[in-house]
Formats: sequence, structure tokens, C-alpha cells
Amino acid sequence: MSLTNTPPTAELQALDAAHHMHPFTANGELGRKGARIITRAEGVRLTDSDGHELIDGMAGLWCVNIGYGRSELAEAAARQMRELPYYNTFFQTSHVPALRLAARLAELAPGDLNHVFFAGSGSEANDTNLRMVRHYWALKGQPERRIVISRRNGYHGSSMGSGSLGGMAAMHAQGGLPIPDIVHIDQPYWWGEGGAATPEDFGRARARQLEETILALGPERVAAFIAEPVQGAGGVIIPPESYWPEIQRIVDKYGILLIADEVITGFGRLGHWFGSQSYGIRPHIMTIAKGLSSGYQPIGGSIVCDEVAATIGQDEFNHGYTYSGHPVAAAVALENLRILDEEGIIPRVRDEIAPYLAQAWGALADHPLVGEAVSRGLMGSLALTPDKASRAKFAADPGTAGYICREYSFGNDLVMRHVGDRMIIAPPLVITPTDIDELVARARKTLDQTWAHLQREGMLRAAA
Ligand code: PXG
Repeated sequence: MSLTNTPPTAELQALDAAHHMHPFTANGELGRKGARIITRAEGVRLTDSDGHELIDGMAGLWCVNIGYGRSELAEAAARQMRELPYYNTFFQTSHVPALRLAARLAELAPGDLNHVFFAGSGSEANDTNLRMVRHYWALKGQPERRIVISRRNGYHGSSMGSGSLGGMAAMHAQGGLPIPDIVHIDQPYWWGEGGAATPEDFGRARARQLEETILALGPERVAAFIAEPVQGAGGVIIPPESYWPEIQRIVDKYGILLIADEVITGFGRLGHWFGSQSYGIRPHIMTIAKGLSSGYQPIGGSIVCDEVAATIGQDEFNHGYTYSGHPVAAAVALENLRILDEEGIIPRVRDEIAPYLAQAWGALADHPLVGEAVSRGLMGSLALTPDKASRAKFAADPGTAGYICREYSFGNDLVMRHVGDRMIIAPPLVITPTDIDELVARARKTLDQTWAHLQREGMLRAAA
């Protein structure tokens, strides 16, 4: 039964398979299987073309912070389209939505992060950051400071620059990435890589790789370090508490710029406006996108500190996008920020919803398939393992068990993603305790089915 007036699913899938190239997808295989077609959404729930209702455990792609169906944002967009649908901010012009949004972001951002360079996405914003930090050092008379240090299994976008900043091996394997002068260090992933060390010792050791790398390269060649406060696309990797204070110490000691990629952690996901506030990090630049507009419009940007902005402002910065500060996107973002603020969504996440999720999601750790069940704010993950005690990986190729689990999850009307053999969630911030109970119940059923499947297929074996 279709709840909408859309054509039958098979017809839509055939059109999709014939003409639509999906991102991060083996399109031939998807074409044979047929994509799930999402037609409507409200609150934390999606409806597909067959009328199934799913809980969206991923807030779209980590972005629909205020939930679906907020007509105020549609009205803000329509109003702005009638008044001024487009104008640019190049060549000595400005417009009201962009300047108001910049001013609002300066108000919300911590410290002296008072200046905003707009982009259309997180990838574009990180490309801006890469050029901005190198140009900053050139203007400071240190043009040899070009290297940006980032992390393996970090994610910063999909363009040549941002994909190079990211540390995704599968991305680097295609199309000639990374570009020069980007150096990757290891991630603070204790469960997967910490061995016998305590989480705290391991977190400190991984942070000290930054110092070792700066010293090996020569501090005079290092421009910046970029990292996500909590790695999202890498599998919701929550760093040990020792990690960020040590990173901050090192960044301060060598005077390099710190870029916090807040594309996922910004706008309430960790119970503060920005993840940096949750960890006490003091970045010089923050990358933003996604939750800035709750995904209702494509918009991103860089929030830049006084000193970097003043230095960049000495010269013409030869950089910008047609849609930098797009008026419709900016108007929608402003309305989204108003709702986040006036409805007290972020303090509710911090004081009520995140602790509730931590307890309900954390309880999945008793499942035989689950090595750890962790969350921070409204980002959560499970490590699937054939042997909890030894934190073992599966003998099967990485991601095989995770993919099976994801398929059961979709079958149970829960959008839960897999990254390798980690299962991840990042629901809309407006999720209620009742919805969380439902989400966790579906996740548990999914784990039971996955465990039975793996047992049946003889796949509960640890890698040698
Ligand atoms: N930084 C971070 C931390 C991100 O998570 C980007 C930058 C790039 O943003 P744009 O708007 O250019 O996509 C992201 C995006 C996944 C997945 O598989 C995650 C993202 C994008 C696509 C897929 O979890 N994050």
C-alpha cells in the first residue's frame, strides 16, 4: 500500500538504477537490488515508497538535528526566495541573511571565533580551511609552514582537498589522493587499537604522536592539525578523556593552528552548541555544515578566530563559491538556530536525552555480539565482535558482520549504519525517551538476528 501518490516502487527503482549514480555505492549491485526510496518524514520517522515507517537513527546523514517536518523552515525559505532568491557576496556586496547568520554564529561560537567564511558543504569548508591556514602562514612570513596533520580514519569530506585531509584508505586508493603536504597520524581508537594499554594511557600516547610527528617534520613546516572532536564517519570513535587535553597542550606548545571539524559535532549533537565546548578544546577554526541548517538546505562554513581573520584580511583571499552564504540557505539556517535555541533543544540533549541514551544504549553491552556500547551526546556506537573478552575482530573480511547487521536493522525499520563492524547511530536531537526505548529494542532484536545468522553460517570466528 502506498501512502503517497508516487508511482510503484519497482518503477522508481528502475529509473533510479538506470540514471542515478549514488555516492559511496557500488551502483551496479544497488541497481540489481533496488534502492529503498524514502518519500516522507516527520519528527524522527521516515516513510518509504511502500508505506513502511522507519526510525531514523542517523538523522539523515548526521544532519537533521531539529527533526523532520518543521514548516517554519519551509516558510523561511519561501519568504527569502520571494524577497531575494540569490545574490552573491563577492565584489563588495553583501545581503541580510548572510550577514545576520555570520553575526549569530559569532555570538554562539566560543572564544574569539568571530568571523565566518561560508561554503555550500563541509567538504567545501575544509577546502577553504586548507587554503586559509597555508595562506595565513604565508602572510605571516612563514610560507614553508604548509603541512596539515590529520588522522587515519578521520573524515573531512570528499573533494580532493578535504578527502586528502581525511584519512580514509579506501578514498585515497581512488583518484590520486592525498594531495601533497598532508600527513596522517593514528586515531585514538582504544577498543580497536589500544591493546593492553589503559584507555587513558592509550589516549595520551596517541595524542603524543602529534608531537612526535611535528618534531620529525620540523615544527617550522607544520601549519595546522585538523580533527573531529568525536570521529563520526570513522565509526563514532569516542576518544579517551586524556586525548584532547594533551592535543591542546601540544598545539599550544608549537603554535600551530587547530581546526576542529564540527560538521557532525556542531549544533547540539554533543549537548553543547559545539563539540569543542564539550571537550574544552580551543580551536582557531571550526568547520561547520549539516546541523547548521538541520540539513534542510545545503550550507557549510568556517568559523575563524580574530587573529587568523585579521591576517587573512590583509590581502585578497582568492577563494570563494557561487553559493557562499546563499541567502535561502542562510535564512533557513537562521530559523533552525532560532528553533534550537528557543526550544531549549541543546540543554535537553545535555541534561536529559544524552544520559537516557547512554543508559539505554549502554545496556546493549550485555549482548554476546557486542564488545562495547558507547555514546557521547547523541552519537552512539557498538563494536561487534566474535569474542568480547579479547576484543577480537572477525575472521571474515572487515564489514561483513556489520553489513549483515545493517540489513537486519533496515528489516526491523531502524536506520542504523555500519562502519566496518561497528554499528552507529546519531538520531535527531528531538528524539524522546520513548523513541529511544523503541530504537534500542529494534537494535537488540537486530543483534539477536545477526548473532543467530553468524552462528548458523559459522562466522562467529575470531581473526587469527
Ligand atoms: N567533516 C565531517 C566531520 C563530516 O562528517 C564532512 C566534513 C563533509 O561534509 P559534506 O557536507 O561535504 O558531506 C563530513 C560529512 C558517512 C558520511 O558515511 C559522513 C559524511 C558525509 C557522507 C557520508 O557517515 N560526513
